[in-house]
Amino acid sequence: MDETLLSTPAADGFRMPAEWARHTGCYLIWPERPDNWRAGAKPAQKAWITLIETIAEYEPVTVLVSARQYQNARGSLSEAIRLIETTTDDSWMRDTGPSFVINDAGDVRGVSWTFNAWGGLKGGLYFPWAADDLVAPKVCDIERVRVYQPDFVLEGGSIDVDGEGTVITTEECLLNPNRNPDLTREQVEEMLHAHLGTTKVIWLPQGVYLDETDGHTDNFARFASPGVVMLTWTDDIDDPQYERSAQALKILENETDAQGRRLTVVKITQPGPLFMTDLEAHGVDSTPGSEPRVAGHRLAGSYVNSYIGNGFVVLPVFDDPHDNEAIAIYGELFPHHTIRTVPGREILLGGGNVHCITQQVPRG
Ligand code: KQY
Repeated sequence: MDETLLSTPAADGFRMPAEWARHTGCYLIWPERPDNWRAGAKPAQKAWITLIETIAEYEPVTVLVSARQYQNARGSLSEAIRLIETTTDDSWMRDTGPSFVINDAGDVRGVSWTFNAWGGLKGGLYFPWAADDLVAPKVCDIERVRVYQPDFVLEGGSIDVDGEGTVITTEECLLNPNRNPDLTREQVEEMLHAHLGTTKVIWLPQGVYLDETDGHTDNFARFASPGVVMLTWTDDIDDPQYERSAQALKILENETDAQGRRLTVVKITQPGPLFMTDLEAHGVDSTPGSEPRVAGHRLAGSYVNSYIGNGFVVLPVFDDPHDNEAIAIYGELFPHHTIRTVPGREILLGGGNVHCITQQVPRG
């Protein structure tokens, strides 16, 4: 495809559409690294298959897969799923893939942010990450779209847009010294606006307790429609999550979006709290440089970490007493979508969930 664009999406008339805008497809990456996915990634692969086949009922799905796993993935997935052999470090398509932007003429382009494995050598989750840093430009090449490559560290899960000028993010992540230490809050805002076509940033202090991404907003607070935000919640004031969610609620309820609308906040009570079991922790290989997995470690479970596709929404469930309430809330928030669920625990054990492992390609 053409050389990297030296301007910015906003300067060229592009903006990131909301996730509920029409898609031409969805990308995922096949999981395999045994120092993040237990039991040689077999349980994770099963969870991926369920999610991939669910999404494929509604929109075309492409799965990036290593040469080593190609035949296994091909044999496990239905024919409709497109597989493309690609080298990656892990399987977090939301964070390593491009953020797609569109213009009024119907063109699509990609933003390939700089990726440093959620913090580089200062708290990042694995080393090296060079293959992951190349996922976004490769996907833009596959999609035959032009690409912006800002010198700015950002993961797609750390932002959420309403497609009408507003972006939500957290200070815990985007102002973390392990992302862009030389930039001020104002300069970070400028980078977001220039590359997302937004005009207003809503800053939340923190995300979900012990979220190893440093508080990605896609696990915590996301738009369900313009003016409506889903927020991970707990009523338990003794839970460390309470203060985080209460602070965010206060900010969101007193904010307006880029269009001047007051926000409606919909609380979605978190599952659990959920903890890693002995069996789960011991199934993960230990490798220097990657995050150790410890039995008893609290997991950053959330129902907000869902994927909004063409006519459907798929959210993770955990065989938890709060599952049904979350499903019912999604039904109210998305009355014109079919609400689908997938088992979320195996994805959560690796540090994220449905939204973190998917990336939509918007229709121009
Ligand atoms: O977006 C995410 N939640 C990614 C989490 C990465 C975890 C790596 N072990």
